[in-house]
Amino acid sequence: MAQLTILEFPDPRLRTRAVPVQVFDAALERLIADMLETMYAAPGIGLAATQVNVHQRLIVVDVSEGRNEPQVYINPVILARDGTELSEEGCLSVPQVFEPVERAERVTVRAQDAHGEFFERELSGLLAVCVQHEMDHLEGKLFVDYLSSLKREHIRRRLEKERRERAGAPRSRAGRDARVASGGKVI
Ligand code: GNR
Ligand code: NI
Repeated sequence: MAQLTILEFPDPRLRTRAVPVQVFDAALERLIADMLETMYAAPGIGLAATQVNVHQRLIVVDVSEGRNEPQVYINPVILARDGTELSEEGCLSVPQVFEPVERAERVTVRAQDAHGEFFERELSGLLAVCVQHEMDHLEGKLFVDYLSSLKREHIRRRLEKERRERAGAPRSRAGRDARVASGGKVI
């Protein structure tokens, strides 16, 4: 098993629309195992393949207390929705941001399991919210898309700044050192 890297907003790869899974083989089983490991380590209650830069229609979720009830939905489709509810959402691809989003309260989902077998399930509560959130990822959609553009831009700027300060600081220091070494000439 291996932990996979989770893409973060505003990475343009998160905007990719995933294609259906067509081959149910050992490689798919390995991807599912790796996605579950990545989700549990994060920790998160769901993960879409899009977030680990695999653009196929596959999501994993676990909303159980014990973190021991993994669910896999391949090529999921919402057959019916009922009611609406507002709940706080977060996303592993948009770290530290929590905002209310309106979703259907109950959904009926049809999907395939790791062996390609079709199943239907009626979902409610956190599981319904999570599966809708994950299915958005497969369309290249993020929960921040439901917020005002002002709020989204604010979040984007903050996350870009944090990323620069985390990964970019040593590089800009190296750049400054190089400029000093070259007597200030641009090299
Ligand atoms: O871990 C997660 N928590 C969460 C909380 C409320 C609504 C949706 C989610 S999904 C999120 C993990 C994630 O980013 N999945 O795509
Ligand atoms: Ni997410």
